[in-house]
Amino acid sequence: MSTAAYRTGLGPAALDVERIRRDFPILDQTIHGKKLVYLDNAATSQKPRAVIDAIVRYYEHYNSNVHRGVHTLSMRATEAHDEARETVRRFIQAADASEIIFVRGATEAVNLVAQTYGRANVGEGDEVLITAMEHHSNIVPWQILCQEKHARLRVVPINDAGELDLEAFEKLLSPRTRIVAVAHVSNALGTVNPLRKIIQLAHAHDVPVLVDGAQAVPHMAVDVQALGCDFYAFSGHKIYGPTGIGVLYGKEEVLAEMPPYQGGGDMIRSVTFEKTTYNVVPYMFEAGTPDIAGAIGLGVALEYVMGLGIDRVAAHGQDLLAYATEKVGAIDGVRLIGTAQHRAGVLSFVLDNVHPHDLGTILDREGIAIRTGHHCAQPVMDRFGIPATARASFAVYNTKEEIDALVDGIRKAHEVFA
Ligand code: 7TS
Repeated sequence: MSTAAYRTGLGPAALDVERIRRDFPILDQTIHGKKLVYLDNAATSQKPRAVIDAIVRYYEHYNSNVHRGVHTLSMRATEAHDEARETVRRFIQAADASEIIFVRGATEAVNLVAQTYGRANVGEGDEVLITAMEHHSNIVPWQILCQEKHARLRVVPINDAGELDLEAFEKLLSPRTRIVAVAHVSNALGTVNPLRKIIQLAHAHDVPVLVDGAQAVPHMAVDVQALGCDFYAFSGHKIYGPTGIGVLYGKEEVLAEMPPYQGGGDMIRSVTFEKTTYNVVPYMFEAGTPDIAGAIGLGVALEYVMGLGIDRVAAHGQDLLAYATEKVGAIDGVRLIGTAQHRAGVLSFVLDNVHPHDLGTILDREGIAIRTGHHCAQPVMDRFGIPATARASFAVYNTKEEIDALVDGIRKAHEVFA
C-alpha cells in the first residue's frame, strides 16, 4: 500500500489510533513529567492488554507442560500451544503448521539454520552470500559457520541510498554459493529489499534463501508461499508479542533434510545409548520445554494485528514514515541515513554537531524514547562513515503529534549544541 494511495482514499480505512492506544497500558504514563512518546519500536514494541492478559491467564489457569501429560491442564496447554502455531502459519501464509518452528527470536532462527542446514551443506571453499545491510544476527552466525568450514562469506554492497546493488548480487551468485541470507527490511536504514527478485535470482542458481523478517512482519503482509523463500525468521517482541519467542519458517522439503539443532526432550522419538531416532518436524527442532506462555502470547499478538487489518497497519506505518521523513528531513543540520525508494518502519538520521547519544538523552528528558547507536548493524555505519545514528521507529499506536514532539525535541537539541 503506497502512501499516496492511502492519502487519496484509495487505500483501506485508517486505523483508529486513539482506540488502539487504549489497548496498550504502558503508553499511559509520563517520563520526566512529559507524556511518554515511544518511538523505539524497532528495538521492541509495546504489548497490548490482550497479550498481557493471555499470558496471565495461562499462568493463573492452565500452566502445565506440553506434549507430556494426559491430565487436563497439560492438554489445555498443548492445545493452546498448537493453536498459536496455527495462528503463525496463517499470519505468514505457510502451507502447513509443521513448517513453523518456535525459537527464542530471529537471532536463534538464523543460528538454527546456520548450524543445521549450514553445517550440512556448506563445505570448504563454498560461499555464503549476505548483504551489507544485515543486522549482526544475520552476519555472525554465518561467520562462525564459514570459519568452521573454511568457507567464504560474501557481501552484496549497497548504494548511497541504502539500496541493494542487484547487479552485484547477481554477479556474486556463484556455483559455490550455498545459501543467501538477506533482511526483508533493514533495521538501520528502513530499506525494503526486492525479495521476489532476489529469491528468483537465487533459485535460478538452485540456491536457497533465508529471509530475516524481524523488521518486516510488523509493517507489511508477508506470504511465504508467494515469496517462495526457503526460510523466514522473525521475533515476537517486535510485533506486539512477548520477548523470548520467535519463529523460523522453513519449507517442508528443506526442513525434512536438515539434521537436528539442539538435543533433548521432545525432539526425539526413541533414545537408547546406542541410537536415538528423532521426532518429526517441527518438534525435532524444539528440544526441551518451550516458551509456552510466549507462544500463546505471540499467537494473540498476531491475532491482534490481523484484527486491525495488516493492510491498514501497513498504510498507517507508511503515513507516519512519510510524515516523519518530511518533517525531520527539513530540520536544519539533519542528514537522513537511508533514503531508499522503498522503506518501512524506521527513520535513521544524524544531526550536525550533536552526537546521537546526546540527542537521545535530550529527547529522553522530553519523554521521547528513540534508539541511538549502531543498531547492531556496524557494517552499515561503516558504509556511511558514521559511528552511530539516531533512529525513530514506528508502531500502530504512534501519531503525527508524536512526530511533531520529536521534531521539537531535535530542534531543541540542535539549539543546545549550536
Ligand atoms: N534482524 C533484524 C533486522 C533486527 O532488527 C533484529 C533486532 C534482529 C534480527 C534480532 O532480533 P532478536 O529479537 O533476535 O534480538 N533489532 C534490534 C534493533 O534494531 N534494535 O534493537 C534490536
